[in-house]
Amino acid sequence: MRKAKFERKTKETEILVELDLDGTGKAGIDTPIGFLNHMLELFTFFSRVDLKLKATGDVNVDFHHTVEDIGISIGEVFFKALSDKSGIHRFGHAATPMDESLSQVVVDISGRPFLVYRPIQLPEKIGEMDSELFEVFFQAFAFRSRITLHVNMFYGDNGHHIIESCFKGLGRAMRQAVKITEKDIPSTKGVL
Ligand SMILES: [Mn+2]
Repeated sequence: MRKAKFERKTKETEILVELDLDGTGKAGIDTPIGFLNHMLELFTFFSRVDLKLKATGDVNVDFHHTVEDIGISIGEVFFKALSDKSGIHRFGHAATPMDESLSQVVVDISGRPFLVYRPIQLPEKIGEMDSELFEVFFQAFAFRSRITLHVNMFYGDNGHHIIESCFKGLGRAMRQAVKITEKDIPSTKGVL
C-alpha cells in the first residue's frame, strides 16, 4: 500500500496531510489560502493521487509560514509514501499550456533534493498570494520529498494562467514519476 500520513505542528502552523499514490485524483484540500487551494486541487487531479490536506496557520502575519509548511508537509508525505521507491518510473515531465501561457515541469525522484526555478515576470500578487511564495512552495516540496524539480516558465500574460500551468504540470510530471512501471529500483546504484 503506497499510502502515508504526515502531521506537523509548530507555533506557526498546524498541518495534517494524507496521501494515496495509487488514487484517482481525489482532493480534499482545506487551507486558509483560496488560490493555493485551487492550485493544490489541480495538482491532485492531474497527478491522480488522492491528497487530503488540512492546514491552519498564522496568516494574520502573512502567508509565508503557511505556504512553506504546506510545501514541507506535502513533500514529506510523498517521501514517506514512496518508501524505497521500488518499481517507480522515477522521471516525469510535462509542458503545459493554459491559454496564452506555457510552462514546463520536470521531476526526478532521485533522493537528491534540488530546485531549479526559472520564473517570468509575474504580478506581485496572484489571488491573495505574494508571487514570491510559489518559489517558497516548490523549494519546500522539492527538498522534503527529496526530488529534483525544475520549473521553467516560458511565457504568458496572465499570472493566474502561468502559475496554474505550473501546478498542473507538477501534477502531470509527478503522475508519470510515481507510477509503477519497473520491476526494481530504477537506479544503477540500486538505491534511490
Ligand atoms: Mn484557475
